[in-house]
Amino acid sequence: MQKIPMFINGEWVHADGEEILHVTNPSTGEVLAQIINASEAQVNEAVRAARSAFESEEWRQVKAFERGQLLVACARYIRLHAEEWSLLECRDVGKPLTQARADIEAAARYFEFYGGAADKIMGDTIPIEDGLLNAVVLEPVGITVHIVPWNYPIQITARSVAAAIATGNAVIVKSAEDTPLTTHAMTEWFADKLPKGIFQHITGLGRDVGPYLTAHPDINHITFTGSVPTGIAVMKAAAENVVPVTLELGGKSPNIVFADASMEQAMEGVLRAIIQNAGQTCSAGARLLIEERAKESFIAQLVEKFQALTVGPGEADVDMGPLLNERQYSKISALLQQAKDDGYVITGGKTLTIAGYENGYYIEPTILDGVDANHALAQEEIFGPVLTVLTFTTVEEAITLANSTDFGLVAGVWSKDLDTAHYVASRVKAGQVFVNNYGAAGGIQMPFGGYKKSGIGREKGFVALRNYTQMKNIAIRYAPPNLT
Ligand code: TXE
Repeated sequence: MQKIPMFINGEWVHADGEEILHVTNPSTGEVLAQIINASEAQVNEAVRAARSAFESEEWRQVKAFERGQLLVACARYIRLHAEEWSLLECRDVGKPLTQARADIEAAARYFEFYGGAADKIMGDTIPIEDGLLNAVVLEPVGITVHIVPWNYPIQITARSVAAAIATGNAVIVKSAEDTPLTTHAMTEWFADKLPKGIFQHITGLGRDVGPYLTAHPDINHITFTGSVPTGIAVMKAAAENVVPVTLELGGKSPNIVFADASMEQAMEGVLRAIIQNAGQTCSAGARLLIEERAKESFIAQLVEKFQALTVGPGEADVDMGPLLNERQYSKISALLQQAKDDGYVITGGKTLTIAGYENGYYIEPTILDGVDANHALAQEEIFGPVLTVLTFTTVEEAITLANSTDFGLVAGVWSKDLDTAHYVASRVKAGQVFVNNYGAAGGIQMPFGGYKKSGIGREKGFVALRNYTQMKNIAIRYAPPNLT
């Protein structure tokens, strides 16, 4: 069994009396690795080392383009080891290998993208008056904390860490207790490439270790992806020290299908949007809003497609893997049992036992129909392969339904009519709207984040670099030189 050390102040920190936690493979239920539940003293030491590294002359002397080259080299390394890292992600999260491979490639793309951006992050000059040069300079914020969830560990680590290093910060990553493997692999690569204290990896339970980090008075930014309640706790802790946060808190995203859409295209989009990573995706298309007159045939075909999906261990590279752990599995299977009792399940709804993988956390891809728009099943994030169907007859009704939850992360609009597509896109309250597609092939370059309780701030794209910089205005008075 792999024993995963932490990486603090340029040293590998192995377990020495601290509590040990087990990491399991969701496909088999077997223990894969063990991690340390970091102590408060270890977290404090990481913050102290980050501060010392950030303020050091050594780090200050690393040029922007050199930081960029390092990140691009990381991308190259990730691609060289893509198959090995895909397997790590597949075993850690349970996701099918093809999806794990896509995550590894996306991580490489983040390093490449932000590596290329590192020496192109420019400030501004502002005209004031003769004799006054006014410059707006972008400086790194300092110590950035990255709290990573378990659904897309490598991608979510890469997207914020690459942007933070590109802008010259000292980063501390806290991987999710269930999925530390690829973050550890990334740490191994960074270990001898950066001054000690610039890249550190902390492990442990979020509820224990998280507050040590988020409430620390000497950090300068927190990037968090996770649930709404934990996001609120993170924000409250940060508020005590007036530390800014970037929060990505999931959603209940709608796919809005009009009767004039290409049904084949829409159906494929709706299906992929909810079964990817077994529905454990912040931007999962968890609600299907379908125009009444198209409903019967659309749903009949969709049910057939759901029933044809293969479910099994990630390494078998089926359509859908297991849920992450016992907790998610018990929560979602109980919720499905209730939905079945209430008569909402039109396909799926049960747990699955896969021969040879009896301890894996498998459930059937599920469609729910007949649910009231205000019901919890249509309002709350389930975080599993469960699609809730709602029906509309007018464009306005579709928009009202789309906007009827507390979330606003992503929306899909499917229509061949230009007016309908543009109008709905303009009225939907979501950070990203996809028309006749869902996800735009990963969208490394596109700002990503939520309206309403889906979060604060934006990740991905050029705009995310602003999370990791602060603005300084320097006004320089000068006078005509006296040359005599
Ligand atoms: O989330 P938490 P959980 C949603 C999804 C899921 C639910 C519960 O609906 O069913 O959350 O999952 C760390 N201070 N999402 O319990 O608690 C923890 O280590 C600082 C949506 O895993 O939000 C973990 O790595 N950090 C989502 C991460 O936060 C803390 C991704 C998320 O944990 C902490 C994951 C604390 N007090 C879950 N407590 C998305 N937006 O994609 C925990 N953590």
